[in-house]
Amino acid sequence: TAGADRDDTIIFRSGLPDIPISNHLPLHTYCFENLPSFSDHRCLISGPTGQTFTFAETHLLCRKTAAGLSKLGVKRGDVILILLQNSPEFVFTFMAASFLGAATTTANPFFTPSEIYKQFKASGAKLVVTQSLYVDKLRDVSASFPPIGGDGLTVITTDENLLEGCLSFSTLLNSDETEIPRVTIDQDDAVAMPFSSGTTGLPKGVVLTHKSLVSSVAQQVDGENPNLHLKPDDVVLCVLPMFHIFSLNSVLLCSLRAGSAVLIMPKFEIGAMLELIERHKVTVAAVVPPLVLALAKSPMVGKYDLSSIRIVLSGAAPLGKELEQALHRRLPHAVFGQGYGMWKFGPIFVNVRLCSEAAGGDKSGSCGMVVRNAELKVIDPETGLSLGRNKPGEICIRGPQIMKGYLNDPEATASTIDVEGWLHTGDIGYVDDDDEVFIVDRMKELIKFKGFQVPPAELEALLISHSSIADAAVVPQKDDVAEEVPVAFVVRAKDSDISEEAIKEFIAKQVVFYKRLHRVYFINAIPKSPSGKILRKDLRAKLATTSS
Ligand code: 4UU
Repeated sequence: TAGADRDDTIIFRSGLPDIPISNHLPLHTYCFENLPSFSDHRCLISGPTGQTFTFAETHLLCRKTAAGLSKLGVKRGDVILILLQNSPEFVFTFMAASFLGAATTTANPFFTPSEIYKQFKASGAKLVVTQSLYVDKLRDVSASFPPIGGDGLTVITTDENLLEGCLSFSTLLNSDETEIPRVTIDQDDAVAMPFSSGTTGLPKGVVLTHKSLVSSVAQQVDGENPNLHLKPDDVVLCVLPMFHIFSLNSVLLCSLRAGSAVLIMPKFEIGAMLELIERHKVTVAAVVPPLVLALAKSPMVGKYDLSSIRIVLSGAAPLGKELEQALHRRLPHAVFGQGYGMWKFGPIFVNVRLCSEAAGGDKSGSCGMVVRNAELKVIDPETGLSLGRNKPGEICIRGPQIMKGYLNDPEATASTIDVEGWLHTGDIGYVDDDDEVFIVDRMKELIKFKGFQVPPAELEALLISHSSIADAAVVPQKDDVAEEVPVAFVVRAKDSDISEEAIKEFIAKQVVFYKRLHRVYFINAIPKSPSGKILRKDLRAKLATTSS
């Protein structure tokens, strides 16, 4: 029950008319709704093995996996932790959970044991699907996972190497799909529960429902002139990790709905990627700015035929004009689009001008136009009043795609989604005269390393847990390759002479690679507001003058 907006609220909408969205359907029903018209088309292509699965096969294997998981006791409301590189099994597990009314929480396999454990614990996951390679992380003494097997933790591994106590994914795939129990799924049931940093503080569980994800996919690929026009003969490159929303939502789920094939690569390697693009005639490439950089700069690019690519969609971090143009020179036949999104709602703008069939101009740097069936406003961060065109302010979004809220955290939810139903993004941007949205700054604490989230509060908590550190603050420093890298300002404890190297190592041991500190600057006191909030702006300004 949302409250009413003020009469003078300025609301921006898509130039395209709203479309009917079947968001009463469970996610799997919606994604596979059009399957009969392309059931024998390729759905999943495994890059490393070349194995392909048609839509009919994929649908069947998702159901078999669901039946197998059900036999293991997974039921509506349960949570499954997926700790996998991109693979067909990732898809089967994610969709299987949807069939059962369960939810998945996806984690980065590169996470340290304690990072994985925090997510496991907070999400209440009861089963883990992973690769044998990562099972040791679930046994590490730095985390307190229950023992694997028996009455303990159920761990399913997707590869041949079956470790003691673990179950093989092939048992799931051999289950009888007719044994999926009948479940009533509510559109407000959670289906995905990623962990994401809010505007402040530690990562929290984000509750995405069937309704949120169905709406988000529909806003991209359904209706006339969709923002992201995927077709049944498209081959979509899936090299970005599926444990992240960009790939999960805009690549996987959108392709399933539209009937496009997904070319799955477990990890990024430029040579292998170029070879696969040529071999499978990739038509749509979803990328992040560091990948655009690799494509624009690598001398290997000239050796491959990439002329099949018709759309390049970049997202998750700002893409500069120069970089966009450099890639455009290499891929002159492709149209370029930028997507702006968040875990909390999927993409809210995709560059209609460049991506849709109705394409017109080419305004680089723009993140596109707001998707259909959604509303956008820009507010003055100080007064909260809404702003008109060309005035930068905080971007707020409202629509059926936004998250239900943070898991078990009504306070954090209320500070992100206001009583009128607007989700505050923490990003600063403006809408221009042509309805295109430009993101210019970030007011939230979040740091983005190559599009990956680095929540400063997490690193600050680790830093101050060290007995030689009295206080600390972590801020982003600009970087040519990663866009931003985390650096720390540290106040040494009395009589301590701890070194920069020792601090960097202390952190590196505890976090995934992209959260590692790149520099440590020693300081006498962390600047704080009277209420005790770290004055990050002051530190960022200091960096701009100190850094070499
Ligand atoms: C400037 O990054 C994402 C999701 C990205 C996405 C999803 C579906 C892109 C295209 C798509 O189709 O999610 P998070 O939650 O990891 O990070 C969200 C934050 C934003 O608040 C913003 O600060 O990442 C930043 N961001 C961008 N910034 C995301 N996309 C952009 C962008 N330009 N294009």
